[in-house]
Amino acid sequence: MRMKFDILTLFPNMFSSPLRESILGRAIEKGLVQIQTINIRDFTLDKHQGVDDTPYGGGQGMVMKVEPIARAIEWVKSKDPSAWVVYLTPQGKQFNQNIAMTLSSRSHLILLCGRYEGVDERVREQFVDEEISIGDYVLTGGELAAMVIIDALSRLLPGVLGSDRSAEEDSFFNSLLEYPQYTRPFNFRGSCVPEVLLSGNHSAISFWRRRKALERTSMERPDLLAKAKLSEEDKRLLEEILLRSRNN
Ligand code: 6GU
Repeated sequence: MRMKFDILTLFPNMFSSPLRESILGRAIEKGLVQIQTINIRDFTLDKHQGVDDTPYGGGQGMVMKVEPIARAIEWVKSKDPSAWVVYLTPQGKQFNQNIAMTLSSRSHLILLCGRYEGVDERVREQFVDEEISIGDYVLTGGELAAMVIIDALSRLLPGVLGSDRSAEEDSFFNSLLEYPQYTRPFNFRGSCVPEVLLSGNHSAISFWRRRKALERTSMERPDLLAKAKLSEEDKRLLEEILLRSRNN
């Protein structure tokens, strides 16, 4: 199950290094993920290779022109009509783990990176299948958002993470934050690793980790608890955690 990404951008160099390190780099080497950057400027026909222009009706900034984007998308689709076009824009629906899972079942994405004041509306009307934002803050363009999406989707593909590590074990899959982790040394400047982790008592360790995950989630992301799958034991632990935090 190979996944292919075609990135339409005015700044292809932004993608050269970040996607080629570590886990993603290995996924590309193994042929599990294929990433191609396409410079929208290469699809201009005019001598000055204009990719943007002033907005009709006046106003701030520049708007990305429809023709070069149309030709770039049509070029990719002429080879694979099933390619799904995602436009990265702050106006899109907010990216999350569920969207990541849905998108990762597609075999070919075209990621269109907006710059300036965005793309001509006719790009959206005629070429875009889905619009995604990565959060409520403003970036200078969709490039970093495209990288976030490629990273989040790639690690869901079979064979990308080590065989001992399934993406389904991840915290967001079951809607709780992760428990704290420790490695050597045992004592760092007087701060010691919790004794239970050295006990060899696996059920005590599991219990401690579950309690810490619940504690962290209720402190930092109480909104997540509403959709988490909680056992009766979890609910009892949470009550204890809430009582303790009220008394502090
Ligand atoms: Cl996809 N683009 C831009 N320019 N800013 C963003 C974003 C995308 N997602 C969050 N902020």
